[in-house]
Amino acid sequence: MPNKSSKSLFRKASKYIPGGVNSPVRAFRSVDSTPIFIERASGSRIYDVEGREYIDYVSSWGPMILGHSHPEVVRAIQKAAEKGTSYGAPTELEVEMAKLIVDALPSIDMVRMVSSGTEAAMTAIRLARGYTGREKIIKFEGCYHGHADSLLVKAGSGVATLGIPGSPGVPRRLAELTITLPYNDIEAAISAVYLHKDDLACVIVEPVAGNMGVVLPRKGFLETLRDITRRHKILLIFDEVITGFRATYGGFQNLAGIEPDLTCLGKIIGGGLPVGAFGGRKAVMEKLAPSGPVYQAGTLSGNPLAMSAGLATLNILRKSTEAYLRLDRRTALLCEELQKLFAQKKIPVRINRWGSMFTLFFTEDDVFDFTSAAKSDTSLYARYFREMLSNKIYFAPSQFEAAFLSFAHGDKDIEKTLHACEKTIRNLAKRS
Ligand code: HOZ
Repeated sequence: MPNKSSKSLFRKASKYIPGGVNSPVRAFRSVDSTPIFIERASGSRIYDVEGREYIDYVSSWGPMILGHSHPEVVRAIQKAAEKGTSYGAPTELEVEMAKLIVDALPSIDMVRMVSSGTEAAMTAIRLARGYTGREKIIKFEGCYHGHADSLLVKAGSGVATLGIPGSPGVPRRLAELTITLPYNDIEAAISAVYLHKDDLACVIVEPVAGNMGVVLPRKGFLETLRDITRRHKILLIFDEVITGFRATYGGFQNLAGIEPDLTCLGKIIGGGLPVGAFGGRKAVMEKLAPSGPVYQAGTLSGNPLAMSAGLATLNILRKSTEAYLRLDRRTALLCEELQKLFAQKKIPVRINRWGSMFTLFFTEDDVFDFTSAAKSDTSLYARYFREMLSNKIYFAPSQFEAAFLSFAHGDKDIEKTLHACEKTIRNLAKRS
């Protein structure tokens, strides 16, 4: 008998940590359950403290594209740790990392490393405000750019999962500077930019939304954003924290041929360690302290362990053109087969996919913005999630998140997932 259980750990955690977790979606509340506590992970698999093995589609919410505990990444972290874990002074590793990012993303001339995606987006906004001398920003409903005050307005991810419209603690006067528009609504974007053009510092967008579930940009949406922002000297910020290095070596922008003024990165570039980054054109980036007046700093920015894990990851990805293609095909196959299984039982689902990330929405309608995503049957998702988990498949405990495959997910994982889904659907059908 294992001497630890997720339930007992969660009870203990709830005594010392608000809600028992360090990030809200992990609490499993929207799927009427309590979290499984993880002991370790390897490849495509994750193991709970009671010794159960799951096929992992959360992938730490995106970073683990090589799979868990990739030997080269682990070795790089170990080697770095032996030399010290933090210096608070520059290292060659940071320069290497900056060069890799600049070489991979054509819109980036210079990059600053930070410790999280939240920090990256928060500072990119400050930089846009400092550069333009304007204060308003546009974001899109259901897009999540971390939890900085200006960005926690009609955000996706945890706030969408918990049905929270905004957050107490965000000053109303600050929130008023954030204009939110429906994702994919070109007309709304044109009108809002025109109306606020003299006060707008930037438009920030997830080029493929991953935090209201996966929602793809419609043809012309991002291109129009690029045109109108350029015309009015407003900065366009792509939040590629999730999409960066997810479907190709580079970002969504490499595939689409659209160059934003600033790009936020995170997740994959840290190889599973806490990392964020933002970068862009030299003229904008040079406004950052110490070369310019816009302030940003961080004790653990460019941390040697995080840089080593990130460099090991990017150096593998750089040579992975074939592996990216295989990953895309494998994810496409999984999505097609899942769709067929649901169709056989006449359960309406929509699967949105971009590369190796996808979301299965329980709705019969096209999902193209937050309103259409929110029409999904979240209680059916909760039942689906619990059944899949009991069949050892670990999907995100929320309808409004993405599933991620890694290079480590093989044919066996796909087969097992489909088999578990068949069983799950039988049970869902029985009980409905
Ligand atoms: N907001 C993250 C997903 N989009 C959740 C992060 C976490 O709980 O680890």
